[in-house]
Amino acid sequence: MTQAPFITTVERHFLERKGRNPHATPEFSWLLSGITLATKTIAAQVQRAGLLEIMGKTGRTNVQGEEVQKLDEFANEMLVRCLGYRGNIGILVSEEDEEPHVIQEAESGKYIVLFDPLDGSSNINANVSIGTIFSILERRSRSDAKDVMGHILQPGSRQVAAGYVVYGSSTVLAYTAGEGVHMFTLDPSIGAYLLAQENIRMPRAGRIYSVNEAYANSFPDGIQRYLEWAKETGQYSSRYIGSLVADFHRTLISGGVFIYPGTKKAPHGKLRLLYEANPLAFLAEQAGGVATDGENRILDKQPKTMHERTPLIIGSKDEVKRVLSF
Ligand code: FDP
Repeated sequence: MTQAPFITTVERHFLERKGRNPHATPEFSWLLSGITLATKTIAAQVQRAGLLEIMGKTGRTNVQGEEVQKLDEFANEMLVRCLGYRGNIGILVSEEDEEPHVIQEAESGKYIVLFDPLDGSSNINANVSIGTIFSILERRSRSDAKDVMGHILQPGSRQVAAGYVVYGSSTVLAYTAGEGVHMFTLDPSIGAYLLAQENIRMPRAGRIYSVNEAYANSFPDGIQRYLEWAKETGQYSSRYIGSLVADFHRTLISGGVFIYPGTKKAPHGKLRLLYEANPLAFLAEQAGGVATDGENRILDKQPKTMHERTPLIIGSKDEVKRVLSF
């Protein structure tokens, strides 16, 4: 008699989708284990950051013009190393690197992994939650293997899987492969992510808005009107951690809306389409939520460049609808 598994890891959970999801193969599970290994190592480093003298800046700025923190660099290196030798990965794209890492052009390298190694890193020194976000695409079939950008620049609707890890009071991993959103908690005593909750649903409504109101004067008129209205009702709370991944995690669980629109300083928004907005939009939709740039569904956007930015309004279905109605 076979017994129900005592513990369910991310890899096992995904493999159990065999027959329902064409990617639920041991090879894909091997890819996922590259992500779980890297993020467990990052989690350990984040927890000991103060002891290891890896807080603070490296003195470099990245392709986004942002100051690179030592932990940013560590997280990036860890993901590139852990994923670089997984046989089925062809291309890696990181927020930290201007150019993609082409691991192999052969068809066997059929997956492309795009990631923000340490999101919210300006919060590191203040001991506030930060995270890793990842998106997985499949190399386009019948396309020229050497056309690297052609494989990378695909709309988010073509993602095979996506997820994030929040390094907070506990380390939590959430992923979707197009059949709901599933959440795991890292058990540090055994070094494994264990299934915490399957098929998470984002509340349909939620009276929390999450936005950097310091820029409110340069937000589009509609967003300014929404914020004025929300305040007048006296029924809203404002929560803004300043780490997208942590703000999204709260929105997924408690509902509400996260808004980062275009501003005077960043007319196209600040967040990156391929490895921030797309993966979170995939998760949001799979949990019953919505993600838009104010005009278009995030997952329909055809990217033009690898580090492209986008405005983002993401969260509970009814609340996003309300924001768009102003
Ligand atoms: P950070 O610069 O600290 O890495 O995408 C980057 C990001 O953080 C998001 O995590 C966060 O939501 C946003 O920028 C915060 O930007 P503002 O400081 O402009 O609000």
